[in-house]
Amino acid sequence: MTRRTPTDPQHQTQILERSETQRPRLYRVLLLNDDYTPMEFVVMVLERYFRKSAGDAEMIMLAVHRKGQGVAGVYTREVAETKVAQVTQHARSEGYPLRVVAEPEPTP
Ligand code: TYC
Repeated sequence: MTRRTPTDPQHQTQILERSETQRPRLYRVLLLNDDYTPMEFVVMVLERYFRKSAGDAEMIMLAVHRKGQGVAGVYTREVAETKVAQVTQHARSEGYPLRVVAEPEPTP
C-alpha cells in the first residue's frame, strides 16, 4: 500500500507499507529424460550438483527414466540458473544430450 504522510501532504512523501516480509520465488530444477545420457552420469550429477545421497540419486534418476522428467532440487532463481548452466556444460563436455531446465514453483 502506498500513501502520502498525513503530516506532509504537499511534499508527496510516500511510504511503502508491506504487511509481511517478502520471500524470494523458488524454482524447480528439472531433469529431462533422453535415450543417450548414461544412467551413471545422471546419478553422478544428482550427487555432485544436487547433493543427493547415492540411494536418492538412483531413485530420482530411475523416476526420470520412466516418467520423462523429475525434480532434482528447488532453489532461488540465481542458484537454479547456475545449476542448469553447470550441469548442461558438464554434460556437453562429455558429449551427452542431457537437458536440465528451471521453472518457477507455483505461487503458494
Ligand atoms: N534414459 C537414459 C538411459 O536409458 C537414462 C537417463 C535418465 C537419461 C535420466 C537422462 O535425465 C535422464 N541411459
